[in-house]
Amino acid sequence: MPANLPPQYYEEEKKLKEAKSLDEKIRILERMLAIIPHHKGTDKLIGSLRAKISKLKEEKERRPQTRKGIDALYNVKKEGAAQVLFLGFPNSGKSSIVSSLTGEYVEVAEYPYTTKVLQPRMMRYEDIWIQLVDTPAIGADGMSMWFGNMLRKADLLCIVVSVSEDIFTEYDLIKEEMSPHIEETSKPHIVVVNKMDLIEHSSKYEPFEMKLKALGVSSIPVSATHLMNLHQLKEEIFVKSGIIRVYSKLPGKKPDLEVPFTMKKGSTVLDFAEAIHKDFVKKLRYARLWRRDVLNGMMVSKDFVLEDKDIVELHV
Ligand SMILES: Nc1nc2c(ncn2[C@@H]2O[C@H](COP(=O)(O)OP(=O)(O)OP(=O)(O)O)[C@@H](O)[C@H]2O)c(=O)[nH]1
Ligand SMILES: [Mg+2]
Repeated sequence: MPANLPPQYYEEEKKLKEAKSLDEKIRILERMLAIIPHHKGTDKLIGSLRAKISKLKEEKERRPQTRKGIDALYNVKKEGAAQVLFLGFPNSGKSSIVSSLTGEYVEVAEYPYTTKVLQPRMMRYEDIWIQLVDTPAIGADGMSMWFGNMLRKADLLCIVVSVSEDIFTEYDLIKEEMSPHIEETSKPHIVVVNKMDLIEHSSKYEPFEMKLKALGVSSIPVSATHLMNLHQLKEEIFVKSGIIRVYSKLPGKKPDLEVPFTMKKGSTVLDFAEAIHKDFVKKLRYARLWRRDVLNGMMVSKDFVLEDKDIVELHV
């Protein structure tokens, strides 16, 4: 049976040959699909148009269209007080951990290479937010697009291994992957041993922990699915991310304990003044400081090193 296609169809077909972008091609194909009459003679053609559209749509999902899209996929902008990168082999449970820690949805599946692009999620830690970035597994396509850059950029690395696998070998391989990009000692990291609920494997943890300890690396055993030790992991992430919270106080007023300033560990009173306002750097004369029950409004100099939860009153 002849297809009997209207002339507009052939016009669109011509346009399709010249179309450059995926969006344009999809739009034209959809128009062709709308124009085409439906009867026995056009069944095959309709089927093939539909297949073409869905293939292009899939390609579009995979391929970002703009520079901005590429940036979002391969270079996650830092948000919150710190950026923590989760790394590991397929199925180690990176996504499950990020999801459990943030309470946000992240795709999890029993097959390998589930996570296809970087997935930033925000984790609440007491009164601040920390950004956790879930990543595609080591060995996945396109890894070179983000790996080195994100490794250098992150404030902390969480290396996730599954206790059901050969954790010694996995850990060594991950370190090997990282070594061309960063000095191991230059970047704080935590080794997270996941799936500790699998009791037939869990005895492997102790010798592994000993080995890491000898290397000066801290590890933490968890189970993402059984919510084991996740609170400790959260705490460890905060401590290792190298940030402190500092609260500001105006003379004669109560401190503002609602929203802390987050600063790098080792920051001084002067750094804090700068964080509040650039002008304060020149004008600052001294500060008063409250630290838990220890220091109570003590006068401190500009180069005094701050600690987490310090309350500072600047005098200019
Ligand atoms: N028993 C057990 N299974 C877990 C645990 N965490 C994750 N899993 C399972 O392991 C599989 C992989 O989990 P994912 O979180 O998708 O692992 P992933 O590292 O993100 O995997 P890719 O994205 O493929 O690299 C899923 O079937 C999870 O349900 C855990 O603590 N215990
Ligand atoms: Mg994943």
